[in-house]
Amino acid sequence: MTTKPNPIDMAKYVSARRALDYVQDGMRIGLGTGSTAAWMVRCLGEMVRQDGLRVTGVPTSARTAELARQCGVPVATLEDAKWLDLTIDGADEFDPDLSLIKGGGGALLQEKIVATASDMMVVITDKSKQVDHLGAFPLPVEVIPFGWQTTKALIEESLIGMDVAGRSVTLRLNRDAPYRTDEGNMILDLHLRRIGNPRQLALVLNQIPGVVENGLFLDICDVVIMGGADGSVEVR
Ligand code: ABF
Repeated sequence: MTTKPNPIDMAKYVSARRALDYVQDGMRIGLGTGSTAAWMVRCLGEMVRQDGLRVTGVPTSARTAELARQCGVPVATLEDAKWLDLTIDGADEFDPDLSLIKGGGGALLQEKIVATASDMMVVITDKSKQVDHLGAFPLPVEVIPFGWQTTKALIEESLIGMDVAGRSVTLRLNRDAPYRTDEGNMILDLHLRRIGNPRQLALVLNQIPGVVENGLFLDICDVVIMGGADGSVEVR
């Protein structure tokens, strides 16, 4: 039985449950990463165990893969699944165009690959993630370890011409050592405060040698579900 959420997690729980209304028997589903997505995986596991729902989950991180296994959700690789019917994932920010900043959990690369390989992407959040303009949340950029300081300097240089309100770039650390993604890459966090032109910024960043991917999800998200601590749900 899915343990009922405490009030803090209620918003995450109700948005996760509402997202599962999009799930149909036989679907191949991208399983997101983060605390809200974790509620979705737990509830999906309950549907598999108790209702006999038949789905195949493609996790977006090692930790989601482990949680899916614990919850009894059958998992497969994206190679095996080939294409997905639906991806359900969290986000750090979303704007009126449903453009997202993701990657606060360090899984942006697999998340973007999986979400892009899906017929539909449903994002599960709460009102605290809603913004008029992206950028208050530091934009994660995944870089390979080789020459990362040079890559960081090139990113800082590229920001000079950009429509952004801040230009500080920091290396994400994990207990004083550089944070490493599932692929062994590093994350640079761009403290931009406000991103005036996300599309231009995404193109410029991904041209820089050493940059693997950035946390701007543009034209990928189809639906945003906002859960409330009072149990309310709003769908955008
Ligand atoms: C993940 O969900 C990340 O991209 C994003 O940072 C995170 C949001 O986590 P939470 O649901 O815990 O707020 O997909």
